[in-house]
Amino acid sequence: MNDPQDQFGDESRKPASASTPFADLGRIVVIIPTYNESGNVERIVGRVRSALPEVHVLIADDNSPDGTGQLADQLAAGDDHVNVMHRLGKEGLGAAYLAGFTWALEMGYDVVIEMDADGSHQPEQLHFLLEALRDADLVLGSRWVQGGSVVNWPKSREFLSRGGNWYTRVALGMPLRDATGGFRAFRASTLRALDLDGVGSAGYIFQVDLAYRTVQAGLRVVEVPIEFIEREVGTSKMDSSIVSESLWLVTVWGVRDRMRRISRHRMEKSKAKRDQGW
Ligand SMILES: Nc1nc2c(ncn2[C@@H]2O[C@H](COP(=O)(O)OP(=O)(O)O)[C@@H](O)[C@H]2O)c(=O)[nH]1
Ligand SMILES: [Mg+2]
Repeated sequence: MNDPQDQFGDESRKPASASTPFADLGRIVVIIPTYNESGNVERIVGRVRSALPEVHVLIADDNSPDGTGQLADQLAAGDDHVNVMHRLGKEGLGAAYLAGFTWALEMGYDVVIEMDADGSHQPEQLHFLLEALRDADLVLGSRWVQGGSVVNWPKSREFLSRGGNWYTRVALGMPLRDATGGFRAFRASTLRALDLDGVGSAGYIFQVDLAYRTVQAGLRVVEVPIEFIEREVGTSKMDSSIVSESLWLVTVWGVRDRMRRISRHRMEKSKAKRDQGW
């Protein structure tokens, strides 16, 4: 990719016109990470562009062997709202997003959206996220709040996702029902407020880590129901090692943060005793 400052012509640097429904939120970019999504990339970009013509798209491709990056270049050549980041090789979803976030912040976007390429997240539901972002710092598209749903998932996968989210909620003491999902909208100010160094890079833990950091920073996190549709084209890049890494790290963080709270509580108690002259 060229110098980020050269990516947009003057036209796309202008704020969205006041007549667009989300002009008040500022400039919006949807980041779509891709690895071997040649059967999906064109369709998903087209759907985003039709659903919300004012938003920009960044495809963050990890040098997919199936030519997704070249297809993305063709899309970008014909549309000044579409950009492509070519990365050297497969480094995981989180690393691709972090590079995309850095780019988006440098480019001065006000809202940064995460969305999968495979159609599981519906561009036609993006407006739910954006509407909620008016009163939030981070909005999570949620399968597991009332009104949320999944389509074409076997019971076993639903059980794993619900169970993983239940465990995450309890272990971290975080009141979110779908912390592993990847359809979300951040204010740029939220990303700037988080220390993104050391965020986990494999799929699910990356999402949990970001949500947890946002909650811990005292920012407003809101969940809105979405309908998640299992992909029809291509294959999932997540596997059981990514699930077990996530569960392990959630356990480590949960224990670490409880121990910190206990030792803080003890210190406060002994200070109170000293102050009372005991
Ligand atoms: N750039 C990049 N994208 C990835 C990587 N792994 C997954 N993705 C993309 O992340 C999104 C979600 O991945 P997917 O395999 O559908 O995960 P699942 O929905 O949890 O089964 C898709 O758009 C993938 O192409 C990666 O290592 N690098
Ligand atoms: Mg998927």
